[in-house]
Amino acid sequence: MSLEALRADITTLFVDAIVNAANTTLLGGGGVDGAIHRAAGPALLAACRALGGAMTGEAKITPGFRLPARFVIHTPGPVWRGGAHGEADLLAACYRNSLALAVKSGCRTVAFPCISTGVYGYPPEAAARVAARETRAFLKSGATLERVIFCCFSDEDLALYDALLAEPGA
Ligand code: AR6
Repeated sequence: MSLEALRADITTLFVDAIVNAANTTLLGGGGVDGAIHRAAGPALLAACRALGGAMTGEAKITPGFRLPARFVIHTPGPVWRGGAHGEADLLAACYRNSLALAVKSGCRTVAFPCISTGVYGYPPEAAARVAARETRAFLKSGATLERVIFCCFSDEDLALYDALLAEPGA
């Protein structure tokens, strides 16, 4: 089992599932969501329409269509409102529920973007800590995943994850 960080455009990864930092409508948007919809093609939006939205922290799955990834797991992250509005718990739920859905769908390799740290304003280091902690806890519980990737879009984010993953407990 490997937990790793790399810098890449998540739409290029050959993994079983990529996670989409969506919004609660699940009908697309900017940032990584827009990139995923563009790369997957219009069939993704049609599949998302059938999902009926999702609550913050929930996760829902579709095929990846034209993407190299077999599936897209859509999860709306929390909007950062100062940190005292349950943001960390909601972000943790995004990671936990996405991983559980990946396992349930037979995935062995999963890649995450830095959920909520773009338009939604979550401070990147605090978000990375939640992501690493929650993912480690999930993997320790005996899940059958082979590889989880934190797919960073910037060198700054990659440095954050590299430092966190080098900490004891990895
Ligand atoms: N591959 C990997 N990471 C990316 C890519 C990419 N192609 N493009 C951007 N990122 P954001 P959020 C990084 O804003 O904060 C959308 O409109 C980006 O640098 O995409 O959760 C949704 O529909 C950042 O580190 O997501 C929602 O309305 C990270 O992805 C809202 O934005 C997340 O940034 C969600 O906001």
